[in-house]
Amino acid sequence: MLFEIKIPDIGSDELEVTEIFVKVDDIIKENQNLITIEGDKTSLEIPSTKSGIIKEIKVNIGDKIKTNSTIIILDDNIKKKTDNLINNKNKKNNESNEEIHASPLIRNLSRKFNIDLKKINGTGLKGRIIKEDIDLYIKKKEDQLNLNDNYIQKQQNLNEFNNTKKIKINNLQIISGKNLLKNWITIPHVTIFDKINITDLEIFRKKQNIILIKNKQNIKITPLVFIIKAVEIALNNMPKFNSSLSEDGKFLKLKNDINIGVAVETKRGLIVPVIKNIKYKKIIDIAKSLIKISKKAKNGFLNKNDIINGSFTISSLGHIGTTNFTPIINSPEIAILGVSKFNIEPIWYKKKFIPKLILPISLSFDHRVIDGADGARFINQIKYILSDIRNFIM
Ligand code: CAO
Repeated sequence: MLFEIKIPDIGSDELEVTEIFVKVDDIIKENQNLITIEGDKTSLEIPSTKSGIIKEIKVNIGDKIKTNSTIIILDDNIKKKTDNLINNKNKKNNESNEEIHASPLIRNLSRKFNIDLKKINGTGLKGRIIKEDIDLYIKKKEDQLNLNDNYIQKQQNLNEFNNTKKIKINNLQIISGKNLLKNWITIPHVTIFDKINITDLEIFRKKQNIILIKNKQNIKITPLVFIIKAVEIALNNMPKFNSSLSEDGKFLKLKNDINIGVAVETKRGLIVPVIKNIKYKKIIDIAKSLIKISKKAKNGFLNKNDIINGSFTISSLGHIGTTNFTPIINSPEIAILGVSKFNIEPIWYKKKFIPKLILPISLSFDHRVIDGADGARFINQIKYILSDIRNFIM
C-alpha cells in the first residue's frame, strides 16, 4: 500500500529543504531521517513515520515547504521483505549517509568545516555523533598536521642542519598563530592592491606637526592617522565592510560603531588594540588615541577591553618598508587594509613625468561577503580622500 509521508506540524512558517538523505528505491526504517528543513532560526530533521520502500520523492533542495506538505511516497506492502533487506543492508552498508545519526547542529558544523560525517565514530546514544566527536576529529586532524610538520622539520634537521638552536615561541605568538591559521584556511581571501598619490597630504601633515611642536603639544600625526580617518569615512559609506558574517553564513551583522584595530609590533609579538567609536573623531583625537593605545601595547599594558570588538583592522608596515603585502583578515571582521612604505615615483602628467609621493596599499576581503567590484570601490574611496585632503570635509 502506498503512503504519503508528510511534514508534521511546524507552525505556520515555510522552511527550506537543505538536505535530502534518501533516494527512490531506498529501503527505510520508521524514524529514519528523510530530509533537513531550515528557517532563519530553526533547523529540523524530518523522520519517516513508517518503514518501506521509497517510490517517489516530492521535494527538491531549495523548495519551501510547510506543515502537511508531502515529502515522499512510500510503499509499505512488502514489509516482511523490507525488514530482511533492511537487516542485510544495515550489515553491509552501515556507512551509508542515511544511517548517520547526528543533529542538524552537527550536520551544519560538518558542512561548515567540510567534514565527512561518515568518517566519524559517534559516541552518543546509539552511535549518535555529538559535538565532542567533531572536536576530537578536528583535534586529530590538527595533530596529524603537526606530526607532518614535525616530520618535515626532523628530516631537514637530519639532512641539512646539524647545528641548530631552539627558540621558544611565546604564548601570544602561539595564540595569534592559531587564529591566523584558522582565518587563512576558513576565509576565502581576495587581496587587491593600489597606489595613492599622497604628495599634498604629506605637505599638509608636516605643517600640522610643526604647528603642534610650536604649540608645545606632545603629539605627532603620522600618515596612519589620516589613513584611519579615510577608512572610517569609507566604512560609513560602505557598511558591508563594517560587518560580520553569521556563523551559518546566511546573514550579515552590520555594526553601527566603527572600531578600528591597528596591528602593533611588540617585543612579545603582534597585537591588535582597537580604537573604539571612531565615527566623527577629529584627526587630532585619532592621533592621541593611536599614540596612547600603541604605547600601551608596546609596554604590555593592554587589557581585554582594549583588544575586543574591532570592526576593521589596519596593518601598517610603512615605517619599515615593503612595496606590498597580503594582510590576513582578523575574523570575525570582513576586511583588512595593509599599508606599505611610501616612496617618490615618477608620475606622467600632461607631457612629462613629475615626482610624486606614492603610498602603496592592499585590501584583503572575505569574498563570501564582498565581491571584487565593491573591493575596488572601497579602495577608490580611500584613494579619493587621501589624494586630496579637501575631500575629508566633503
Ligand atoms: N611610508 C613611509 N613612512 C611611514 C609610513 C609609510 N606608509 N607610515 C609611517 N611612516 C613613518 C612615520 O611618518 C614616522 O616617520 P617620522 O617620524 O619621520 O614622521 C615613522 O615612519 C614611524 O612611524 P610610527 O611607527 O612611529 O607610527 P605609525 O603611526 O606609522 O605606526 C604602529 C604606529 C603602532 C602601527 C607601528 O609602530 C607598528 O607597530 N607597526 C607594525 C605593524 C605590523 O607589524 N604589522 C604586521 C603586518 S603582517 O604581520
